[in-house]
Amino acid sequence: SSAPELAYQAGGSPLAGEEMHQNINPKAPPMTKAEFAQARQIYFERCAGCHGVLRKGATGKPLTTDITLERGTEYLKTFIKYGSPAGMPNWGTSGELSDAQVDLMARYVQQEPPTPPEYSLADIEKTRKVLIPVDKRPTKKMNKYNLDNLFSVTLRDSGEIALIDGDSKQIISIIKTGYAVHISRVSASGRYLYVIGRDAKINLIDLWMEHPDTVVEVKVGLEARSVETSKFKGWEDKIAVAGTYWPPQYVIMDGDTLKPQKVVSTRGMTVDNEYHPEPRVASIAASHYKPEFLINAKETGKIMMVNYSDLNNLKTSTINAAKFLHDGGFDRTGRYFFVAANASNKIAVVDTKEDKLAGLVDVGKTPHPGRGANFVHPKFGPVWATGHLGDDSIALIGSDPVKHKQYAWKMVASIQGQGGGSLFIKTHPKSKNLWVDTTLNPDPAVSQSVAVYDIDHLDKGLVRLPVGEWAGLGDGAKRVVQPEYNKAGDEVWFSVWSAKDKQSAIVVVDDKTRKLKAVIKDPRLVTPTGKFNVFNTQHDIY
Ligand code: DHE
Repeated sequence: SSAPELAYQAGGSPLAGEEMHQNINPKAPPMTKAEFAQARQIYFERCAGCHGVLRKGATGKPLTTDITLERGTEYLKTFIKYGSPAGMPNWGTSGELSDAQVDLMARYVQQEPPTPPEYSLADIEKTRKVLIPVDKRPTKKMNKYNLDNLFSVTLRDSGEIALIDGDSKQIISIIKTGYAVHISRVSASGRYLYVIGRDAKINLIDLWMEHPDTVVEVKVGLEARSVETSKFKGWEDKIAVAGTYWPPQYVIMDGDTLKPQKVVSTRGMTVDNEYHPEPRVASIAASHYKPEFLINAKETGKIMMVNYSDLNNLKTSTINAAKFLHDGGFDRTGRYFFVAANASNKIAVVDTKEDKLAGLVDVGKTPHPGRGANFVHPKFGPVWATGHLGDDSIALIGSDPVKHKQYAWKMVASIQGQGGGSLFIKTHPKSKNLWVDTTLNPDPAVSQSVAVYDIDHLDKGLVRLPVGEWAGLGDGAKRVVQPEYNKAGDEVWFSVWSAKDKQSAIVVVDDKTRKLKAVIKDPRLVTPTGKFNVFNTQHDIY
């Protein structure tokens, strides 16, 4: 079933904590103020990820009051309690919601949705704190760290990142970031690290300082997932961009001060020419071919190529792809960007030199590549690969339109993985291994191990490695997530992600021998998930 996808999308929203007015709909069953507040919180924690803040529908059905009032309380209660084969979770029978809470939610969705506030450029600017101005920062690297092999590690539930020295495996520092911190990106020079939390707070960290730390903080909205920095020649480190889920917009900032310069809304028509009021900004990538950002709007299925060289005369090419755009990465040449339209079961390929859609490829159910994996297949030539949340397949897509034209933008192979619930896949130009996690698989034996393939002999199938067991954490729920290589490409790092109050670890595997090389354990490593090697992130190596 689709359990892993649902667990993934119902991850909670910082909007749950927002004070929003109670909107009394006279036609709806009554609610007290306290009931409304509790229901609003549950909605943002459990429901908004699929049904949207405004309930206009995304991967879940629309829940606007014209629909819910017609269905009525009893029908809605049954639906919420038992779920549906179409993908609604069984919130009641699974034990996640009590009968009283099910009743509460059935009444709540018949009230008008409370709308979170907008967030203007002035609102953003008000939150900005420059802790160390540009002229007080170092003019060269002031520490002895091998920055190329530094890892920024997301500590999800403590709202921090750990900077870990890849050579010594020592924690250099723990830095406080936004709520349920999400991803890190690295500037073109490798000096600046940009970290974004789900509460849309960005930390700009200067890695040249004697003790790398935050130099600027800003909150760019109420909820966010993505941040990126300019990479085109001549624009290194100059511009930053962040995309928000709420409000649905993106903001372009100065790269070294995060001073907001331009806010652009993503509200508008979908690829099917229907209006959507809440197109969340999903992944963002920086073009290597033009002074442009590639910005993916989830619900509309549109990809914007936004030119940052003249913000007052903003030029944007809008590419129609497919609805539900989410995560993705470049091919190895850096010209083609592959992005999952996850609930459409497709991968869109963008040519960032021509600003055109190169292909739209049908893959398995709910592709989830992270940034994907690039390698040279013995028969098909260069390919880009993705795993899936909804099935156990790994799709290989031809990525060389010159020497392997017949395979380009086609799914050339679908190989079998160890199960659904995969989030991330990875390899490295120096490696012959392809690593695939299965973090959200319901079977602990699967979610606590990883699959590895020999790229030259994919037909030999996978080898399962018990990475979770290697962490030596004993019993308890723990999930293995996100392979990430070191700079040399001879080690691959995995997070062993336990509950917030339990010990977690990072397991380092020797890429050549596939044997355990090191376990990084420290009480400060609370819920590690994403890991971002500075050099590989800076240069889009994956
Ligand atoms: Fe992520 C990337 C959104 C849940 C770990 N995640 C992304 C990106 C988006 C996104 C849009 C691409 C950013 C980019 O490239 O610019 N993630 C979302 C969600 O909306 C979702 C489904 C639900 C939520 O409540 O947030 C979600 N993500 C998760 C998790 O539960 C994960 C596994 C653990 C965690 O830390 O929260 C998680 N997401 C990651 C990671 C990346 C990511 C590690 C970057 C991968 C990379 O290699 O670049």
